[in-house]
Amino acid sequence: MPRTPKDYTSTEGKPNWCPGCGDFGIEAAMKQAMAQLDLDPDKVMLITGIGCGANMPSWFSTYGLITLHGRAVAVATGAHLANHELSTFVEGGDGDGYGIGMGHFIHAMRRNPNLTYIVGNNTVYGLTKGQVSPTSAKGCAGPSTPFGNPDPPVNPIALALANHCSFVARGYAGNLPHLVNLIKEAHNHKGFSFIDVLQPCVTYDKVHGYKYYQDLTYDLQQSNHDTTNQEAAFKKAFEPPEKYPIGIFYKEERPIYVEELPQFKKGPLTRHDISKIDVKPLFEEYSF
Ligand SMILES: Cc1ncc(C[n+]2csc(CCOP(=O)(O)OP(=O)(O)O)c2C)c(N)n1
Ligand code: SF4
Repeated sequence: MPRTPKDYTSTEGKPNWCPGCGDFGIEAAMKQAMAQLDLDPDKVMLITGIGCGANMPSWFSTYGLITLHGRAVAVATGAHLANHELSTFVEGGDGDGYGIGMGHFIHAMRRNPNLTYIVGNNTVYGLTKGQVSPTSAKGCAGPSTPFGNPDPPVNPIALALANHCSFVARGYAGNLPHLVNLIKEAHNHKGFSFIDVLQPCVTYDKVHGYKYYQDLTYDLQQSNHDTTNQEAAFKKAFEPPEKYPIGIFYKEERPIYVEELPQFKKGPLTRHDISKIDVKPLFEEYSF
């Protein structure tokens, strides 16, 4: 029987997001993509940070872990090293990934672990009630910036392109079929695949709503964009806020993290025979 989104859905409660939140679109797209990829739920791991979107594992029946704010990518890299035979998805908000977690994000892109990283970019800190985030527009007012945000926004796509990310894409939470395909492509890419997802926060951001993105998004793959041309991808990365290209900006094939490390020649750590390893000498060396 073909798998369905229900196969990945927890029986323990329903999402508590505000009605209309873009996180519903991301959740639905992830589950549809997993079903269409025919992934065994027991072979899927979903790791997140802290935030509205980062509550995602609560609504999934796969393996899941809600870590600390900004630490999802670091924990997922460790999990990937322990067992790179699982399909590992990482998810969280723009505050989580481009603020406190920015360092982990950049170093993961350099290392190229086989992870699919989905960022719900709603341009605010939703969970903590709408403060400006790293992707908030300069000048916008919020609870933490009543006189206007003094900082220009991070450009996540340009950031990824400049830091060796081997799969760089943008999706939109209001365009489900497109986002489902993007997540499938990202999962099938060998290496670190990153999708920045335009995600309306209907409660705290009254500018970037569904109508706004509906009018301004267009499909990169319908516009003769060459996904092997990094220079062209950079140009596209700077189109917002006039236009928001969605789709794959850039992808390249290169060895993944475990292929660069000789320790993994024998397969994932979980398959290594540790029965004959004697740790006593180690303890003796360090017990002084
Ligand atoms: C170390 C640490 N600092 C701050 C917080 C408070 N905090 C929780 S979620 C969050 C921001 C959430 O924004 P974002 O990551 O964009 O996700 P969203 O809620 O918008 O989905 C903050 C600052 C925390 N939990 N831990
Ligand atoms: S505060 Fe915003 S991001 Fe959080 S659940 Fe509500 S609409 Fe979604």
